[in-house]
Amino acid sequence: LRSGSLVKVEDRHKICRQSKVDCSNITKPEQEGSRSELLLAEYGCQRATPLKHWNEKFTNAFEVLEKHADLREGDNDYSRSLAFRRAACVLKSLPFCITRIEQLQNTLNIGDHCKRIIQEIIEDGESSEAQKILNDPWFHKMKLFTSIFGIGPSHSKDFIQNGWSTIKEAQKGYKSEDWRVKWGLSFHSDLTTPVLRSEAMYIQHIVEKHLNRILPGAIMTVTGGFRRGKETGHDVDILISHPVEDKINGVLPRLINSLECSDILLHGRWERCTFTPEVLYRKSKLTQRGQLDHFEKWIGILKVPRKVREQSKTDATQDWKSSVASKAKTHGENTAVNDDSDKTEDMTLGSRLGDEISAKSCDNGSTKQMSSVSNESIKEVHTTDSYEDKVLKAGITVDPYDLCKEDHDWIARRVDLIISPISQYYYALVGWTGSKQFNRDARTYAERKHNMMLTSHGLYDFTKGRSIPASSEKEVFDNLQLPYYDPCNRNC
Ligand code: DCT
Ligand code: MG
Repeated sequence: LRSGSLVKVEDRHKICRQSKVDCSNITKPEQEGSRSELLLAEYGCQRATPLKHWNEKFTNAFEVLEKHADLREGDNDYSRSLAFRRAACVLKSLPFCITRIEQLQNTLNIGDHCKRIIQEIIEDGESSEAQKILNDPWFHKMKLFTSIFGIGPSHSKDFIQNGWSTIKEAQKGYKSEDWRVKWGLSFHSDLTTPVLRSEAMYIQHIVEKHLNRILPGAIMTVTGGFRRGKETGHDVDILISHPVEDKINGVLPRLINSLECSDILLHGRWERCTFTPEVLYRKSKLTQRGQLDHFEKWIGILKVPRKVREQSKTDATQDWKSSVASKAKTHGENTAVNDDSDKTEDMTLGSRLGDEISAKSCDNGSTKQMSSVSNESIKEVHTTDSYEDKVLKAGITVDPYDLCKEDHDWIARRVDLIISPISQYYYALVGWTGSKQFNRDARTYAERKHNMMLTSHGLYDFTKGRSIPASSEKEVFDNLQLPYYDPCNRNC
């Protein structure tokens, strides 16, 4: 499908080359007309959408409008918020900055309302509609209350009705039995402080160590925003599997127990796998709030030593700058500091601190104890169900309301551990990498263009009446007849 703009295709390739932007999604029109047009594919999954792009002043306004629409009516206003999201998604994939509204002529997914907003930003530098929202105290209160883990727009509206406008008032006035809300309220400050890449790498390293001890050969990947190149996130999403199909079964309770015994785990909920083969071709109602798929998973909160954060700010920048400088020296180049070296350094730092901290707990005997406890549990899980009950109650004895009053040398971090059998792993990897909008578009694209159903569990071809396996992420894209895009280009 085509959308038009007045910048010549040749010029765009030139812009792309200069700016090193992926221009594989720019092609010549099928029929050459009197003017050369940019062809933008219809769905976000067909276009490269980088994290950093040329049209932030527009997409920032659309993000405010989208958030406002989400909060105003909740799910009822979904189509309005989706319209802003889709328009932003198109602008993010353009390899140049919009300077004239005509450049968006015939562009799909950008309706008249969105065009008026763009026009206003071109002329005045800002959108009056977005500004009005940003000046609205209701919007700020809603954003504040929905930032509490476990609290959605409907509860937030109740809080505002009660006359509350601060977290303190909500902490004082709202008592909930929901574990997420209890922790979300008690540890609001921790849980809304963005998770740094170094912290994600620290968590990855710790989980990996425990996992390897329980099941050597298991594989795990940090997915979500971090995999798409984001430097911060609201949580750490970890996908776990094993190259031999059934070997991953029963691992998660043991992993949770092992983490709990080493005093890393604060609280969480273990969800059993609810997958059945019909899930592949029948639209399932994932009624439980927030449930995205049928994988066995643990949604919880881990402790990360504060020094991982602090050192990543001082240490990492120092180490990283000197490492880049020494690399440049070695190669005899004037190397520019780039994002990749930053990531590598953060990764090293996360792992190093992970090792140091494990070594320390060995010194005071707790790691020894941890290994023996976890080994016992490994035996136990094969013999009795009570082990599962134990896992379900993991951390339940800790009262977050009491715990948050103490001083801590750690920060609470939201972590999702997802278990996938290897036969579904690459679909799960695409789904859990996201972005959310990339997934939406890829699923609609699969349905409308190929009569297929895409989920994190697989791809079902209704025409052939069978599901199509994948043994790599590239194969998932091939099966969908999509050009392959790296995770960093899936930031719709
Ligand atoms: N996801 C999805 N649909 C949703 C929510 C999430 O398909 N409604 C997928 C895409 C990303 C992945 O799950 C992880 O979810 P989040 O952690 O919410 O997203 P994120 O991109 O990792 O965001 P953040 O960086 O803030 O953690
Ligand atoms: Mg995430």
